[in-house]
Amino acid sequence: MKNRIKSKQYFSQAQKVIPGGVNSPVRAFGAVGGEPVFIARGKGAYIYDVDGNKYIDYVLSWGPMILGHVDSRVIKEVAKTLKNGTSFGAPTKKEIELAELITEIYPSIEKVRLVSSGTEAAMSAIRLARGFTGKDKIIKFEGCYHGHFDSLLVKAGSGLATFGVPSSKGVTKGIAQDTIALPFNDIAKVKEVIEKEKDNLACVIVEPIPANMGVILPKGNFLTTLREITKKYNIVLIFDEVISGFRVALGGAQEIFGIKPDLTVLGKIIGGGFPIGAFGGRADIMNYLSPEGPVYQAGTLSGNPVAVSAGLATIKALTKEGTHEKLDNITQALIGGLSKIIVKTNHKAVINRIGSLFTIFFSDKNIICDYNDASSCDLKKFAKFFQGMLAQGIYLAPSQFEANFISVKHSLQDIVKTIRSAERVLTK
Ligand code: HOZ
Repeated sequence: MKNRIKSKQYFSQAQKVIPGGVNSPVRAFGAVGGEPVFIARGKGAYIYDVDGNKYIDYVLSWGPMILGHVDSRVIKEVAKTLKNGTSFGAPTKKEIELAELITEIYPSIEKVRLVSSGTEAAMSAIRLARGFTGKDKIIKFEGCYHGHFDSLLVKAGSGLATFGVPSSKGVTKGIAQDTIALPFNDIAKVKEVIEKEKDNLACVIVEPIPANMGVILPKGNFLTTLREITKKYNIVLIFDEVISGFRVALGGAQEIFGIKPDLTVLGKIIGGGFPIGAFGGRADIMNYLSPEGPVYQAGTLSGNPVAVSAGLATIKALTKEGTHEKLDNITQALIGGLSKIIVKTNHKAVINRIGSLFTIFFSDKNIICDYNDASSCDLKKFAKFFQGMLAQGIYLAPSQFEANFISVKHSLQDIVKTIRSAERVLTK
């Protein structure tokens, strides 16, 4: 590895004109120290920084680049689209194609609307649930992150957990008091609160596989009971599958656990590396949206043709037989190797993984299953591990309160290099 002098220079230059030097907080490396790496380009499983260093990329733009960087199928489709114009603010045929593909793959989604980001999709889904039910309160889970919409910035994960301020300033008391945050995986608590608040609750929003407090796995009956109880009281159940959608399986967490939420929030992979989001679900709820219904939602770049083309190309590539199995196998090889190295080097850690999503928690605990567990981990050790790995050319998520991702381009050689690097770092 060469030094990262240019990254350092760019970071101080950026701090003069961009708050914190970054356009999204986690990128600032606040939790792991040092300066962020400025990226010049990517190819396949690798990214290259402005100083000419090469890294195996386990962030993959936080999920969208499941085919790796500069995938030829995506680039070809995007190039074709670019020639015909980049935005019209009017309908295009490809939007129907993407909507049809999503509704085919997600049986719970009868109708879907495209927006420009996951935040926008979650925000709109909440408004829709409130409009549909005529109720105000929502339940979310501690450490789950659904973008930076006011109602959802209460006890949130991702950058908020990373910087230790899970509830953002600037959210009014009125908004915050309509949000009830409960511990993930604690179904008894959920039942108790729903029984008490059922007449005021518009919706429950959940990442069925939380990936913004690190990856957390739902306990046996947590999601099914959540489905049963919300159905019983006509409370809209919203699955935020921005990260898990098309990743843990083509049909997301809802396919794996066999649950039909009322609404689903999507993003990331469905834009193939371009800004996009989507929310969809039961037709009777979606028909409440303007211009059919009374709930307003709109956007100039919604259904943008470039993003839609990239998303279509990505999803079509993912539908190829065996893609998720391959992702699963390669991730299993990595996690198996890392687990052995952790034991061999006498460290204590838990690795949570599902499909090609994983997080390493340095902890004495045997299981990490909610935000409290995640917060109690050895974050200093995580930071040292992260920096050690970076110096070896392994680019992991720069916060324990995030997920790591694997693409179809990660090879066995990349996995072996990563495991060897981990052995050197953990031995030291
Ligand atoms: N909140 C995103 C990850 N969960 C990070 C977004 C970014 O920094 O790009």
